[in-house]
Amino acid sequence: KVFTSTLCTTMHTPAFEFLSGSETHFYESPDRPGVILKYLESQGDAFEVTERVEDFGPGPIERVHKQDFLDYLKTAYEEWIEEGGHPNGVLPGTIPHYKVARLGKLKAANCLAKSGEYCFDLSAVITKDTFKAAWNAAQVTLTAAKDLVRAADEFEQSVEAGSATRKNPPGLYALVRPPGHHAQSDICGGYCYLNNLAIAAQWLIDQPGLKSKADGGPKRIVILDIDFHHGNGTQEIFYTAANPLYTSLHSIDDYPYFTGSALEKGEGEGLGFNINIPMPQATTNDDYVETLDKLIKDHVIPFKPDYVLVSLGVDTYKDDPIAGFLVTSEGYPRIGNSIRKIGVPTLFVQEGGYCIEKLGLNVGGILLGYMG
Ligand code: Q9C
Ligand code: ZN
Repeated sequence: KVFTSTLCTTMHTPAFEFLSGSETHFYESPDRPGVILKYLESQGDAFEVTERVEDFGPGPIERVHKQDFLDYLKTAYEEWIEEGGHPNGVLPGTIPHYKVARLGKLKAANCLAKSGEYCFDLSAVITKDTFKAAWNAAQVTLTAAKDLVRAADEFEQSVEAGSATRKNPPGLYALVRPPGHHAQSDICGGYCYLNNLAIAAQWLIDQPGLKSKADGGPKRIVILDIDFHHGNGTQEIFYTAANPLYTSLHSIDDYPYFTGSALEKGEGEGLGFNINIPMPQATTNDDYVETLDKLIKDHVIPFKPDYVLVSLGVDTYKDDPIAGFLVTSEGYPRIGNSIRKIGVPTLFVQEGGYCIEKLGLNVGGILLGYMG
């Protein structure tokens, strides 16, 4: 079942980004969801698409993101224009680098200053509709998470009644943009503003009526981040938590450069619940699936999750314009199949993937591989 909404998928349209010092078109394009949807709709009745979005209000978003950051995102564009900023949108001029700001930081005086305080790079322009789109993407993801609860309950009952086996767990997909996994609790970057998947994960953990099968506590969640880039945002948000377990396969040689090492294992109660598996550039299908299967066997299964939440990026694709792995379109159904074998109800949340020509085939490959 696919959850989406044109409100988030098409409204946020930055005009440009910078790559290696030159201005290029914006790779995280509003055309991306359309080509994915088109492919999924070409697969007979394999996928059921819904544009139904429930309004969960600000509560679940405020559980993950800091209030001052949310206030900033909401008003930034308007303030930027009032201050004489370019209508293209908000882009930082000065980022408070720790080597500069370590002597104590002054309070940001205006939007131009805040733009650096709340953003860590030049790939998260705030346009007129960015906040609305990001908010809607979070609400779509929450709607899908709520449906995951229902689907998982139904699945449990069917398994008990003998009409289903654990080999075919239910799968849901939130087809959203802007993506989320680089957004930390109070800083945007890397095309990401609100961390859709983290918001859904925290909401699932917070539901008082939902109990884990393994220990009767809150639902146990594994996050499997298969985007090419490390999910620094999701890692930061849950760094001191023992639930969810954050796991990530990503390139160690690429963006966001300063996070993603295997030595980042979590802190406090979260120690041991952050698993980074950096991989070299030019990683192939066989390398990737072998590493994923080992991660599942060593860390995902032993955690005894009730739900798996996948940060679904296909920028691991060999022809992705901003990445460097060698996964092919034949690799994606194998990845989906490995995730199916966990045997746990799964919510896929769209993150990166910038080869527009093969985007539908590659995302569809993972979902179809999961469906078996
Ligand atoms: N040479 C996601 O995939 N620019 N974000 C990187 C790399 C930003 C990627 C330049 C890439 C952000 C969700
Ligand atoms: Zn990515």
